[in-house]
Amino acid sequence: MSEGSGYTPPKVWEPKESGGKFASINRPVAGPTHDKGLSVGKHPFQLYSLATPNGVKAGVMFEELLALGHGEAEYDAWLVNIGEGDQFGSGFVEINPNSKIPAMVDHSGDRPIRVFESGSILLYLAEKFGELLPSDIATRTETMNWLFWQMGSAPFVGGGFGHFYSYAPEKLEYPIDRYTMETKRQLDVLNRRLADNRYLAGDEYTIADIANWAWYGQLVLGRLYDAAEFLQVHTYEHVVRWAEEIDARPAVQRGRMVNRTFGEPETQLHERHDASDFETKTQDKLGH
Ligand SMILES: N[C@@H](CCC(=O)N[C@@H](CS)C(=O)NCC(=O)O)C(=O)O
Repeated sequence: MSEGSGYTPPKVWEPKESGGKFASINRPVAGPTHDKGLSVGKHPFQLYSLATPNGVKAGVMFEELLALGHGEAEYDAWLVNIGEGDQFGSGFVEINPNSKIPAMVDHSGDRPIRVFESGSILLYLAEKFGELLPSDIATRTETMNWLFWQMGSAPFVGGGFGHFYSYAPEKLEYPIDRYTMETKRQLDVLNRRLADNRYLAGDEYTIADIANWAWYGQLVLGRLYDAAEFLQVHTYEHVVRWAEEIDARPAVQRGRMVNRTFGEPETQLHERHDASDFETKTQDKLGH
């Protein structure tokens, strides 16, 4: 164990500069910091996102629906740069009072409907188009079980493990141990489930797989926090098999490029307004 920090919490907590990767955007209050409306494109769905694990769920879902032949699922994807505080613009806060990506607006009906929380977006689109959410009650419930499991569990990976292992200004043994233990336990939960099941809800690919692939799939594929060796991700062999299968889906390959501002230039499609953008508007094509 490392030495204690010697910190004794005061009677009343006061905000202070904490350092770390996201220190400049963290605040103890909600609400907008500036006036800025949202752009609205020509398609029925307007997505406001960034290709983080929570953000890619939405891009993948739209691309899966389009691949299934639902032309009405056409969407514009606008970039929300969370490092620069775009999530605190007044227009974004109107569609997500929690100031987190992804969020979207469905303009296809009589009045716009806002949808925030990545799990809510997956469920909304699955129900709207009758896809990737089985109708049989047992399989539907199993889909919901794993969808809600992901929404409740992954914050321990992102806000816990990822934060202390990768983003925190100093490496502290206690929180890294605590969240590594929990992250490995969660990977084992999935590994056991996927030992006997092709997908999380059984034989069918569902929104539960999209949600979980975005976090745990990308973690075992070595894409998150540079932590593959530290976590020994290859030992979760069934999670790796499942992650590779999902990763190979053309809709997933496209979806993870949407609103992506990092990685190889040919994988970055900052904004998506047309299916042809994947061929013509990636950063390599735009000469960046
Ligand atoms: N539970 C939310 C979490 C969304 C979330 O944490 N988004 C992060 C990026 S992955 C974000 O927007 N962070 C900006 C901030 O914290 O200010 C969801 O699943 O949609």
